[in-house]
Amino acid sequence: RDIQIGIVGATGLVGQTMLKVLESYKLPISNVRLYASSRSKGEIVYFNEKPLVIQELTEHFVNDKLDIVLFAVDSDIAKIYAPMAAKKHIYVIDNSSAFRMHENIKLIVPEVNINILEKDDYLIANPNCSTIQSVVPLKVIKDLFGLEEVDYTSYQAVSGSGHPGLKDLDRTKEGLEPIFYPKSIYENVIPQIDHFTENGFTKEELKMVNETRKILNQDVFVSATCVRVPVRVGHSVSMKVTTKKPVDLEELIQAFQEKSFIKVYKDPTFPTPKDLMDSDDVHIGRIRMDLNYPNKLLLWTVADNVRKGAASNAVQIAEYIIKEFLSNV
Ligand code: 11C
Repeated sequence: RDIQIGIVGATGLVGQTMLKVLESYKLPISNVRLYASSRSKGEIVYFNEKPLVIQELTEHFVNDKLDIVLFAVDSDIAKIYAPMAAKKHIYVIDNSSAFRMHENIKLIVPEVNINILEKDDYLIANPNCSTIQSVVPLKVIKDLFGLEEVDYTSYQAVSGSGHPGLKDLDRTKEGLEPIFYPKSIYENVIPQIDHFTENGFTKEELKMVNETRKILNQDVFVSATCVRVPVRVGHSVSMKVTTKKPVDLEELIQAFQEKSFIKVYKDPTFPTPKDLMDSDDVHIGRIRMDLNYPNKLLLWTVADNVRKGAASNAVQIAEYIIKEFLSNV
């Protein structure tokens, strides 16, 4: 059966990367359709050396015989157009935060909870980038020792803000004033990602808190401090994890090593954003016990925020849908 995929927001950083990932994953698809705002209408991009013309996103996109559509646009746009497609039984994988915390919408990281996906889940949410790379090791820890509490500190790349974040790094490196961030990001770190909320946490921090709980399906205590750093690609998250049972570090490291999607770095090596090279794995190092408690451990994770944190996670969900729900139709 010929499967047709759409990308909404095809000119954004995540949309462009979705196309690149689709190409490299070699899914059995016959055609890709690209949608963006009227500004990009008519532009040509290549997929498997075939030219694709960018179409303007209008409500008529649901008549284009799409099987799956990946959304890489702001919540405001996703809220309007994603339900239109889902209503027509087109599978929608939405990278915005619009639907993530809706009770009836599943928030999926394939390595953690793809088993909950059902054939009639037509609207599926793709989590926040820093959450994705964190829940992958947390699921392994949870299965072995149980989870009680997680404390995150993130070091997030400017590509998390798409093209505007990358441009702000370039501008401020040249000595110009920032346009996107509240302060210059060049040779600086900014302890604010997204807007502040009334409780003193930023929206990004609350996404990490709430999405972690939802994906792991557990009311674990979570706190987070999210920091923007002058790195182009690759988020890093330092985690302190309190488990229910005492941790056996050797057992944990072995369990990590057995997962095809985790790359373990043993001391004195460790991953940094520059080591990623288009990898969709979660890279983990600095795995160590707390000095005082047998049920607390610390670790350092690095992942490509544009690929695994967004585009590749969405394509992996699409891959599952094709295999499980569309192959024998
Ligand atoms: C960042 N994590 O690095 C954010 C970007 O909810 O998908 C992704 C925002 C989101 O700025």
